[in-house]
Amino acid sequence: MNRIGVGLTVTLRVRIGAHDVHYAGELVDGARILGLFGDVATELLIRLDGDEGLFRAYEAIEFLAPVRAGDFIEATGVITKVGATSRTMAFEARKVVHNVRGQEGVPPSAADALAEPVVVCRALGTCVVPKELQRRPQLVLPSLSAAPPDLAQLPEPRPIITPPPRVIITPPATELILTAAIVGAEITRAQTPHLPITAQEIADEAARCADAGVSVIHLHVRNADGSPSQSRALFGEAITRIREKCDVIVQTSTGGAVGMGVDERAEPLFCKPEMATLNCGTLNFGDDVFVNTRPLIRDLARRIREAGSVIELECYEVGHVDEALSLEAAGLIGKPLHFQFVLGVPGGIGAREDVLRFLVSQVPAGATWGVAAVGRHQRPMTELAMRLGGHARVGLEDNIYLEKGVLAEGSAPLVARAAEYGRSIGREIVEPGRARELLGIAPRR
Ligand code: KMH
Ligand code: ZN
Repeated sequence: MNRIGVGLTVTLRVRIGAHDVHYAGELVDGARILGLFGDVATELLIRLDGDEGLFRAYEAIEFLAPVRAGDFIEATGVITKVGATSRTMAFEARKVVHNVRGQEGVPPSAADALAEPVVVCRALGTCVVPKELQRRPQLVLPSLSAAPPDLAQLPEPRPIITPPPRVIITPPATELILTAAIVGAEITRAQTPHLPITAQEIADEAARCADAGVSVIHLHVRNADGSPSQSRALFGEAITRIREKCDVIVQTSTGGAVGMGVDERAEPLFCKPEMATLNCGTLNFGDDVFVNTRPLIRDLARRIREAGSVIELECYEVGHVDEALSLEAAGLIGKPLHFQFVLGVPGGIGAREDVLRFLVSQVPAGATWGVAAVGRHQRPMTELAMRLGGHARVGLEDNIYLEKGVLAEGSAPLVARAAEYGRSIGREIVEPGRARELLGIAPRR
């Protein structure tokens, strides 16, 4: 259940001074960053409860990059759960400016504004405001930063001013749908021995993922030699085996593999899946081109609807979101819309926080959204999505590693880790029955 205050976000930005230095090399200790999180938490509590409250516990603190004197640090906190007296929060600190040091001929006062903020620390925390100190109703949302000046009006040389990121203060949905993409079309057995290929292997992996918390299986199938297939017979067999083992929403791919034609890609729709993907635009896909012309998208949208399947909109670029919205405006796809933001495909949109915040800002009311991110981006971007109120997809299709250099033994361990993270920030992982309600899929009889 959403409580008032969930999603409330506060950001502060400070310069780290020489007096903060604690270690050699002008290094600042981690406690300084936790102090910033403490201040962020305090402002959140004041805005929610009219009281400074108490910081009770930190968990999952990760120090990810060094902080030195002269750096500017932006610390953000978002309330993820509101109990009777407890307030759970997720924090992130980013370096936005750093001092340029040690370079010959560069003055000691030189500093660079970073084009890409560097995340230096993440943490989760719980604060408490005793009942008798809560002064509600008090919720005063932080105002967005002032609009940037009209650059054209400023004299030369004009400063480079990037608009502040849009602060998302919409309360995130607390219910969380986890999807596992367990097969894909590109990963090979040579890359990981844990890739399921036969219908039985696929069903076993789907069941393990269901036990770990997924309610949706994003499904591709393979020929016996491991090559990708869209054969309706192979899909039918895999779906039957999955159904024998567990109750999950099976979402079949209509993307298939790069180079497949529309008829081949549409084959799984003959199985009348509960859900099917619709890829919303063409993009460079690694060294290949994943072709989704507008006529092809419309053709597949029609076929998916005729199969009675609910559409998931796969967006790998900003323009794909506009394409999806235009399909809806033209009455070619039904509501509610479900966006899957696929981030970090080489040739597609980058796996970055500013990118995701922008994409989320384009999602119309009533729609759901989730994140699938490729390779090493899978964990941080799906965790960010969960913090921002979105859903998450993990699995071998997108990423085969649990940690750097450590293969995941199937998709289930990736699901288990995502589920644990989701729960730790107060998200409730839904069962397939509830996921059907949220996605507008008819209940299974
Ligand atoms: N294999 C990719 C080229 C989907 O399943 O709809 C496309 C893909 C998307 O996997
Ligand atoms: Zn896929």
